[in-house]
Amino acid sequence: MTQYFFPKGFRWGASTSAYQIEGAWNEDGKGESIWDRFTHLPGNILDGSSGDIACDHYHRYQDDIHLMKELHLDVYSFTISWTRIIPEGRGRVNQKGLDFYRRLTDSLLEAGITPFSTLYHWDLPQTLQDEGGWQVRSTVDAFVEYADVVSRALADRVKHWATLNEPWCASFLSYAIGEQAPGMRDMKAAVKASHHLLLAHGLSVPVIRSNSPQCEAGIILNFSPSEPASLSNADYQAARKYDGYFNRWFLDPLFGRLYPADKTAEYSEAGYLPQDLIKPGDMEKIAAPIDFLGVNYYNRSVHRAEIPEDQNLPQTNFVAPESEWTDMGWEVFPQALYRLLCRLYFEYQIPKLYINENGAAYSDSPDKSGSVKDVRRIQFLRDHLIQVHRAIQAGVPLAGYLTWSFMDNFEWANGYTKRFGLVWVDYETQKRIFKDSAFWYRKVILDNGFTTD
Ligand code: PNW
Repeated sequence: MTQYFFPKGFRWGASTSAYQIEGAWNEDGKGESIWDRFTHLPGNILDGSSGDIACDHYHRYQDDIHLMKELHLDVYSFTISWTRIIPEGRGRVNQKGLDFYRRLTDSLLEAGITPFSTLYHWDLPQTLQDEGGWQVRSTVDAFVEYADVVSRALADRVKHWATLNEPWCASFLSYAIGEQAPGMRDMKAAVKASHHLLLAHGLSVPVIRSNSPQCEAGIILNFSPSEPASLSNADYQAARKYDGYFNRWFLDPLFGRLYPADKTAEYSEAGYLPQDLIKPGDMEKIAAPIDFLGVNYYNRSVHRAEIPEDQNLPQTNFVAPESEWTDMGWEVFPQALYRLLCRLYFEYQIPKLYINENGAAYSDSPDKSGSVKDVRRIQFLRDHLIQVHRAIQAGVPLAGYLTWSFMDNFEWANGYTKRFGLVWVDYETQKRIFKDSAFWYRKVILDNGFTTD
């Protein structure tokens, strides 16, 4: 029997995002976001669905908080919909939008659950997209204005602020790979978007701090630990190339370095990095000191040197054949989480880390007795928590673990076909059912750890 107990005060939670759960896409004065537009156009979403209703959380948040309380969640990480607050992206503030997040956070606090808020989880106001979205610098100013309005309105309730969730997704996945809104396929646009996202982060950190002096402020990044398929130098270089694109491109500037030189050389040569993109002073602004880094980890990527000739995006993932996979086609590989956490701490001296997302899509549904026996999710969570525990033992200042997701929800381009939740959702009736993993996780939270045999 092995025991895995966590430090006293370790935070346990679950995460969601606004567009994926709220629904009510055009209610109470909400403006149109790029995800409203993207899902309403045919062909973008696997099952033709949208987040118009999603989990109807906008109307059912009190019931959902009740479920969170039953789960003994200590922390709940949610994201704020920009177009509820500032429907046209800048200017006029919609009081009803702010009121929703006031009610939500009041109810969380009443339930004894600490709210972690993220300002941006990809749902840019469509009006700003019409002006160029994250490709243009004026979007940065609009974001800072939005961050100011929200952090001021919720400062008394929210003490943990993340500016952005996964700027890699909001730039490369959205502007170059085209899988997410606005669905563009243009590396130059993606590089511009990434710089403006980082700048929006850096400029809003001091604004959040001045509105909410006792808070902790940070950012959430997703990582794909990149490993070579063999010990050959060529494969090592391929893995390093991907690491630069996915991980270092964001980490280096956030923690006081320049953009990685190998990538700026590559992007300049390819014409992806406009000469006037990075203005004097930008790098200092991006490196505004932060209190924490949120880490989202799902899988590693494995690389080899030969890249198909028609492919100009650096996506070469070749995964060990003996692997297990989730419904996303993502490899289950917990060990990389340990290595990632150690790397983040030792290479970047990050003062405090949280895991903001980690989880798996499995399609288990209620059986005849009405229970959802998602044994693979329990294994997945347990095996990743063992690696988290190892990292803490090694000295990584990890303050909490939040799983993705509190409940099944709209999985972006996959629509409702992928289920990541601890709570199963019936999208016809909006009925919620605790999966077995929810009961397992509740016990982990209550015991502050678990044992294995
Ligand atoms: C994260 N990738 O997205 C998001 O933060 C969640 O909104 C999402 O539901 C969850 O992971 C599961 O997908 C990602 O392509 C999407 O590497 C794509 C990637 C990574 C994270």
